[in-house]
This record gives sequence, structure tokens and C-alpha cells, in this order.
Amino acid sequence: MEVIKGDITRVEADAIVNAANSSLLGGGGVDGAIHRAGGPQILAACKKIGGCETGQAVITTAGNLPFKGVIHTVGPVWRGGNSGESELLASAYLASLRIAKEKGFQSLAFPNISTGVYGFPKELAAKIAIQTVQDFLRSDPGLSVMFVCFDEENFLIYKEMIQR
Ligand code: AR6
Repeated sequence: MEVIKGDITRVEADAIVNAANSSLLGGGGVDGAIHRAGGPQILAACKKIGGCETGQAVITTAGNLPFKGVIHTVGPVWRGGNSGESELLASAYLASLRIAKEKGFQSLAFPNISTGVYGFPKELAAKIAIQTVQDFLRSDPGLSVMFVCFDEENFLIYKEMIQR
């Protein structure tokens, strides 16, 4: 596991994960950045799939981006913590990891799912993300995972938690 600060569209990896919404029709934040950089092929592929439930994931072409695919997952909206948010966030990470494994990818980059407009508390989200990836890699050590933090706050949280 590795932590870097920056724009996920510019990393080196077999695939990147998008923090999408269940319509898969695009949006702001990292979703907007990926669709802008990848071009209309990604949206066309998303439309064909038709949607994705919270906690699940799907894969499309990466369009103009130099990846073997973009894995779109839908994290939960934070509603105070008693609506299964933690389990759904773990499930979003796990569903993405499973697709990467199925496809035989060797490296995968995650954004900090749900910690933008979906309002998930950043510390708790980082704890769940790291734990879920760590558990997965214990049985599947063949995948290299990168956490790509866009904002300074997430970057500091991840750096600190990974060191520990
Ligand atoms: N690269 C990496 N991370 C980024 C980038 C980027 N280029 N841009 C933003 N982030 P958000 P969510 C970080 O809001 O909370 C969309 O409209 C950002 O700092 O993108 O899961 C979708 O369509 C934050 O830490 O996703 C959904 O409707 C993290 O990405 C909704 O937002 C996630 O923030 C999903 O909300």
C-alpha cells in the first residue's frame, strides 16, 4: 500500500477507481475529473451499464486515459453513521478490489471515496479503506494499491495511518 498526493487521472497504475454515483452519469469531484480527462467513451460505457448500487462496482474503458480500465464504485452518503455507511464504504472498496483481481490487474489507485460531497468523516473513511485493503491483500498479495489523496487533510491522515 502506498499513499500519494495528487490527481488520480495522472497516476501510473493498471486501473483507477472512480467515486461515482448510482446513476453512473457523471458529476463533480473526482468523477468529473475522470470523465473530463477520459473523454466521452467512458460516459457511453457507463450509460450502457445503466447504473450501480451503493457499495457495488463496475468497470469500463478508460477512454483517452492510459489505464486498462476505470472501476466505478458508489460510496455511501454520510447520514450520521447509523445507516450502514461504514459497511457500504468497505463494500465499495472490496467490490473494486475484486474486479481488479478478476481482471488480473497488478496495480490499482483509489481516491478517498465518499469523503467529498458525500460527507463521510475523513478519519473513519481512511480507517475503513486501509483496513479493507489490508485484509484483501493478506489473501491476495499480488496487487499493489495506491491511495491517491487530493486534499492535504486526507493526505496527512493516510500518511499517519499507514505508518502505524
Ligand atoms: N483526483 C483524486 N481525488 C480527487 C480528485 C482528483 N482529480 N478530485 C477530487 N478528489 P468526491 P464522493 C477527491 O466529492 O464524496 C460526484 O459528483 C476529493 O478531495 O469526488 O464519493 C459523484 O458523481 C475527495 O477526497 O466524491 C457523486 O455524485 C474525494 O476525491 C459524488 O460526487 C471524493 O470526493 C460522490 O461523492
